Amino acid sequence: MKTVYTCFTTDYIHEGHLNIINECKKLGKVIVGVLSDEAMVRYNRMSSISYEERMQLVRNIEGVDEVVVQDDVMYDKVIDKYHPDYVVHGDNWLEGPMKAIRDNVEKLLSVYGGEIIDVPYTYNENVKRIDTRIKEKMGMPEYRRKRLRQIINLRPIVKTIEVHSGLTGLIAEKTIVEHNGEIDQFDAMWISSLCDSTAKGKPDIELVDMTSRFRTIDDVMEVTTKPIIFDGDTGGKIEHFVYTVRTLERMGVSAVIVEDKVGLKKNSLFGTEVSQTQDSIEHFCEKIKAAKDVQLTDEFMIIARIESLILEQGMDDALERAHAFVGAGADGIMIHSRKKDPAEILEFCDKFREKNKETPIVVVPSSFNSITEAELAEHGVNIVIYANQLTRSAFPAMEQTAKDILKYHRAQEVDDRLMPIKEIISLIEEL
Ligand code: SPV
Ligand code: MG
Repeated sequence: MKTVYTCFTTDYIHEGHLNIINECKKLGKVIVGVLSDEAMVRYNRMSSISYEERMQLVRNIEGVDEVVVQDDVMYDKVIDKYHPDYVVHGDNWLEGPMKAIRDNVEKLLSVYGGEIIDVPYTYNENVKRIDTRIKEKMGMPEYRRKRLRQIINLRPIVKTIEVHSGLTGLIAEKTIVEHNGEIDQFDAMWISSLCDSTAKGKPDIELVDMTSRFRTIDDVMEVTTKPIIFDGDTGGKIEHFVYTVRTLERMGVSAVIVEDKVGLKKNSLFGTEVSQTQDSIEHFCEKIKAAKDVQLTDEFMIIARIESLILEQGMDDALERAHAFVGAGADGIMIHSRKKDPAEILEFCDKFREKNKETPIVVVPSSFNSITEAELAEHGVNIVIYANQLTRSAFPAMEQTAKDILKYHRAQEVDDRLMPIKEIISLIEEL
């Protein structure tokens, strides 16, 4: 009897899956691998049901002989363990980023003469509707809100990219790369005050009001499912901040980062070149406590941002604040620096971790951009935010195009650097 292996990543069985099982049955004993939560996250495929429920779902399919765990998108471990004669998969993995997985399987099977069977993907209206529904459901507040905490537990480091519109949201949601045999994508989105303000042509001084910032969140939420971390600036008055927290939580935002400054806020990357006032430990602790008090779910996170290194108040001050803010209820700490050298950030993380092993640490490596995600994770960092790179790459590209159209009195010269018309009109899928 030959052994046949296939892997399922779904929380709903439709005719496409049944077709795969039927094809498997014709070939021999059917083993189905169910992808673990950790592996699903890499696919941006968080499930709305538990791992056990997904296993049970597959066990109930007629013709399935054995259900096993697949804890990586790549097949090395399962092929090593089960040595299948055939690996069956929909032919949608013949191109795009999923091809990296097919290549991985092909290489593993070639060692002992196993074979891949590419089954034509069932893509009728019903299957398409179910696939889209499953995906879009993850954008509902009750799924999206808790997802940041889930990913912190599942991934070595949560990779977060700045978004400020539906379009940048789509980039965060859909960009996926295959590199060195690995598939990668962003885990979460950052609604930056700097980039949200810049997109509106306004300075980053808490001038863009909360109604407008919520509008940005809603634009992003309309077209994405990934969790959102909101840049709450100073949070303003405590009496106002509690309302902001309630709204964010209700919308399905996962976390707000609030910084320990008072008065007219200026962007941190100005450092001490402009006058900025740090809040007292006592008052900021009150702000955190008040915010934690009004929260209605256990999922939403209040992350305290420490500006001591930015304002040159020293490492001891930063650490004292971090422990005090956690004591007041903060669910995470963001430590910021505008130095090119990551040394002070790493020193902070190491010292903080000596006393506190659990509380998530967030960093924003805009200035200290030579450090890799793996190095940050080694020092106990849980969330990395690429806070402004999309905006900073788009602006010079747009400016250059504008200049060249003025220079040549026509648009032909800029055409080869533009997205083709056909692509832009089909970039956004219709419902
Ligand atoms: C933002 O992106 O708005 C931030 C990070 O707050 S920074 O600009 O580095 O202060
Ligand atoms: Mg900001």
